[in-house]
Order: sequence, then C-alpha cells, then structure tokens
Amino acid sequence: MIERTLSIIKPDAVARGLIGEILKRCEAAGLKIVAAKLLHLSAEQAGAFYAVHKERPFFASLTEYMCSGPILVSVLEGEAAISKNREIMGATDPAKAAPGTIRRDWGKDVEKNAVHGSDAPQTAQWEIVFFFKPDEIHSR
Ligand code: IDP
Ligand code: MG
Repeated sequence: MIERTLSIIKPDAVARGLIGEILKRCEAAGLKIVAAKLLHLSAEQAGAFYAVHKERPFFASLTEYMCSGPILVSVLEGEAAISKNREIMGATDPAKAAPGTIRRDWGKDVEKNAVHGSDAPQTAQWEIVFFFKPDEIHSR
C-alpha cells in the first residue's frame, strides 16, 4: 500500500551537513520526497510535537535539542513508506542500530540520533498535518 510518512533530519545532522546524504538514502530506498522544508522549532513547537513523551525523563533535554538548530522536515511517499523509513533509519539507539542504517552511520547517541520517522499510520497522519498544509504536498 502506498503510504506517507513524516521524516525529520534533526539539528545535529543538519549542522554536520548530512541533509543530502540522508535524503539520498531515502530516495535510494524508493521513497519519494513529496514535501520538504527547513524549520527552526520554538520550544513550544518541539514540546507539542513530542507531547507523547512528556512524562519521560528525557523530555526536557529532547525538546531543547530539537530546537537547538534548524531541522529538515519532509513527507516521504511510497510502498509501505512508514516501515521502510523506520528500516533505513535503524534503532533509536545508534549503538544498537543495524549496520548500514542512517542512525548507525550518523547518530551520535540515543538522543542525538540524526533522524525522526513516524511509527504508525495514525502518527504519520498527525505528524504530517503538524508540519504541512495539504497544498504543500506534491505527489508525483
Ligand atoms: P524513535 O525516534 O526511534 O521513534 P522514541 O522512543 O519515539 O524513538 O523517542 C523519541 C526520541 O526521543 C528519540 O528519537 C530520541 O531522540 C529521544 N530518546 C528516546 N529515548 C531516549 C533516551 O533514553 N534518552 C535520551 N533521549 C531519548
Ligand atoms: Mg517515536
């Protein structure tokens, strides 16, 4: 089934000049970039995006990190896009991520792990709407 998923290249990866390398992996996996923009989140926006984690001990540090610099948010579209993107991202902790995954190659630690990807159809839908208006998404 053709799906859409939300991808974020996080501040540490943008700062290290990895936008091109990471998007190349997405395209190589058959995921089309149907929307994209560079944003610098406010603390309020980062908190709202990660609201599901607000009781976790790492919430304050995570939201501070996510607004520490610009991020690249994009919508990826393709066959099983949600699980395919999670697959090329690798496990949350780069040290536990499979060889050849984005997080294994470029994540610094369990927090600064280079990328975000939606984890299910419902979250993908919510996360895409969080960042994009319908007319900013261009299927092709
Ligand atoms: P995911 O990004 O692989 O879906 P989640 O459990 O949804 O992982 O966590 C969201 C984000 O919170 C992670 O990508 C990472 O940046 C951060 N995070 C998760 N677990 C930890 C932790 O144990 N310490 C610090 N940050 C964490
Ligand atoms: Mg998650």
